[in-house]
Amino acid sequence: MSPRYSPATVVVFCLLMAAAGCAKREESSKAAGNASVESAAPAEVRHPLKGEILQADSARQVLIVTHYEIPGYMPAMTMEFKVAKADLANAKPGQRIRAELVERGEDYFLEKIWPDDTVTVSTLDAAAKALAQDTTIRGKEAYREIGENLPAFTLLDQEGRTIAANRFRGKRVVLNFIFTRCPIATMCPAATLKMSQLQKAAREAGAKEFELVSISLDPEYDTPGVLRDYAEARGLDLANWSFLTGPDGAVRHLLAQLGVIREFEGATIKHTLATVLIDESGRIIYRADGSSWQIDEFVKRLKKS
Ligand SMILES: [Cu+2]
Repeated sequence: MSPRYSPATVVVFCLLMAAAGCAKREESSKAAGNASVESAAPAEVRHPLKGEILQADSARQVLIVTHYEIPGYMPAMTMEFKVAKADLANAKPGQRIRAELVERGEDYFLEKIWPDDTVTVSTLDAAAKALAQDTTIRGKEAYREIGENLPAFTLLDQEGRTIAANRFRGKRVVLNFIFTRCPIATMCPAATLKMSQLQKAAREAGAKEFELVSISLDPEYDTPGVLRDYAEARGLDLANWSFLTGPDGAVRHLLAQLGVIREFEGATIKHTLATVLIDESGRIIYRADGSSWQIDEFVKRLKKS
């Protein structure tokens, strides 16, 4: 006869096992000097992925992607991935992408999604290279004074569209640098809030043809989708406001030429703030350093357009 346990016995047995498990876990974390707190979240594995979007299924919030082989992990195949709302909104069937496949427990999802078609990649790279060369040629004069032109750049906006600096010709532009993970309330979050106040104030003052441009200081993390999420979560009006990102090399040289300092410090970024006004011909006509700039100073200069 095989041993039989009554349901009650089984329950008690399980509780004892759980208690033993707890005690053990406590001991081992004590042994480790409580350095690590055990979390219930399953381990996360990330793999770089390249592929093509077949379809965006907004009802189920998944992207169906045909991807290349992920060496040592997964053969080439078509499968669906959960993605952030903004990435789903940005998705275009037929678009080549690169991304990170994140495996967490039973879940597969894509993060860090970037357009990866040849035209976009080569356009961004060529512009970044030209910008780097320009900084080198300018040498000590890399910093652009008031009266000089905004350097040429090509980046991606929050919808993954390629945007060249000359797209803003004919309009006055207020440009700054921010990053979405900025933890300091008085820095990027305040700068974004102030830009939205400026947008409203300038419109109310009758300024029509102007654009706002916020370039990410943290393009590794701030993909077009992340920027779109950032803007939408804050209810920002993107009618004449672009959030731009792209190759870090391009951002680095823009920062140098526009006099903004960025230093990576552990998981975060230490940086200065500048808000720059560009006229219809692409000339820098005014700038305010730091966070205490006056909205009125910009409004009166935007009204002249
Ligand atoms: Cu910041």
